[in-house]
Amino acid sequence: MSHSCSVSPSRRRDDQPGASVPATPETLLPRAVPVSLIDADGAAHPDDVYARPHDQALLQAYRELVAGRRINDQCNALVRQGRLAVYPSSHGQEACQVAASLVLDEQDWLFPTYRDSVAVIARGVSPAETLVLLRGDWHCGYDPKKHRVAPQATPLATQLLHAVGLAHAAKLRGESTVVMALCGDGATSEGDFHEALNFAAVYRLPVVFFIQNNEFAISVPLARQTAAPSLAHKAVGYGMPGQRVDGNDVAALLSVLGEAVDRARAGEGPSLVEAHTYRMQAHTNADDDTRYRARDEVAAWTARDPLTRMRTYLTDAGVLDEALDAEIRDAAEETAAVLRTAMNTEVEPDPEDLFTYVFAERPAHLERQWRLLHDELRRTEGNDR
Ligand SMILES: Cc1ncc(C[n+]2csc(CCOP(=O)(O)OP(=O)(O)O)c2C)c(N)n1
Ligand SMILES: [Mg+2]
Repeated sequence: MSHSCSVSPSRRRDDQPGASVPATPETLLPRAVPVSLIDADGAAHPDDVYARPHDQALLQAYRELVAGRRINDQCNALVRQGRLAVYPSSHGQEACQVAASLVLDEQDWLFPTYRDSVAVIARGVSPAETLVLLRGDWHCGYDPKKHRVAPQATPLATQLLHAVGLAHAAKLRGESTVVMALCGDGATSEGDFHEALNFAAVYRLPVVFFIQNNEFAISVPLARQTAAPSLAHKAVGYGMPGQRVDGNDVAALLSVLGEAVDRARAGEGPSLVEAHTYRMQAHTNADDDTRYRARDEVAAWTARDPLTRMRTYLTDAGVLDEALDAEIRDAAEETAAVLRTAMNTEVEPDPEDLFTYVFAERPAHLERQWRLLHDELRRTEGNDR
C-alpha cells in the first residue's frame, strides 16, 4: 500500500475563521450534528467550514478503504484457521482507519490501539509485520521508529500518555512533528484519557486525539460510558477544540482531521475529534455480540457503509469506472494473498527473546527468571544453550 504523504486533502476553507480565533467556550464546542461532506447515498454536500478533498485524494482514500476491508475479512478468516490468535476487526470503521494515517506527514507519529491494524497498514507498515502482535509471536512486529508508528496498545488509553510524551519531546526539540493519538469510546472513561488531554492542552502540544466512537466497549453501550452530550464536548473542559464527524465519511474525516493536524503543526495546540461510527462485528472472535445488541441495529448501519458511499460518489464524479474498480479490488486481493502466505509460514520465536529489549541492564529478578527458563528449555528440549 502506498505511503500516506501523497494525499494532501484540502482542509478548512481559507475564507473562514480558523483556529486563530481566541478560545472561548463557544469556539471550542463541537457541532450539534457531526460534520458530513458525502452522505450515505454518495451525494456530496458543501460545508461552510470544511472543504471536500479533491477527487484524486478521495480516489486514493478509496483504494485504501478497499484494501482495509479486504484485510479485515482476511484476518477474520485467519483467526478461524488458527493462524491469528485474535483479531479485533475494524470492519465498518475503515474510513476512520484510513483517514487517521492519510492526514499525517512522514515526520508525524501514529499511536494506535489493538483495533487499528488497518490504520497501521495505511501508514505503510506491511500487513504481515503489523499482525505479528495479534498472531502472538512478539509484542510488535515492525520498527516503530522507522515507520513512526507506536506499538499497538492493548491496555486502554495508556497510548495517549505515550503520545503526549512524544509530542512534548518533539516540541522541546523544535521539531514540526504532529502526533495522532487513537482511542475508542470506552477508553475515554480511563484516568489516562483525562491526564493526557489535560497535559496536552496546558502545554499546547501538537496532538490530535481521535476517538472512534463505535457505540460499544465490548458489551457496554455508549449510554453507560458517558452522560456528556457527546465525547467531543469533553474537549471544552480541557481548553481545546472538539469536533464531531461522520465516521463513515472518509471525505469529512480527511478534512476535519487534516484541519486538526494543521492546527497542531502551526503551534496552536491539541484538538479532540470524535468520529461517529459503528463496530459492525463482534468485539473480537472471543465475543458473541448477539447477546447484547439487536440484529436490526447492526443491519441499519450497513446502509451507512464507508466503502459503498465512496464508490457511488467517485463513480458519479466520473473518477471511477468498473475497470478501475476491478483493478483496485485485484490489488486488494493480492495484498490478502501475500498476507495469507506470510501467516501460513511457521515462525519459531526464541522464548528467551522475552527477556530481550526490556531493560538495557537486566535486573536481578529477571536474571533469576531468565536462568529458570534457560534451564527448563535445556531440560525439556534438549537444547544445548
Ligand atoms: C486498562 C484496561 N482495562 C480493561 C481492558 C479490557 N478491555 C479490552 S477492550 C475493552 C473495550 C474498549 O472499548 P473502546 O475503547 O470503545 O474500544 P473498541 O474496542 O470499541 O475499539 C476493554 C474494557 C483493557 N484492555 N485495558
Ligand atoms: Mg468502542
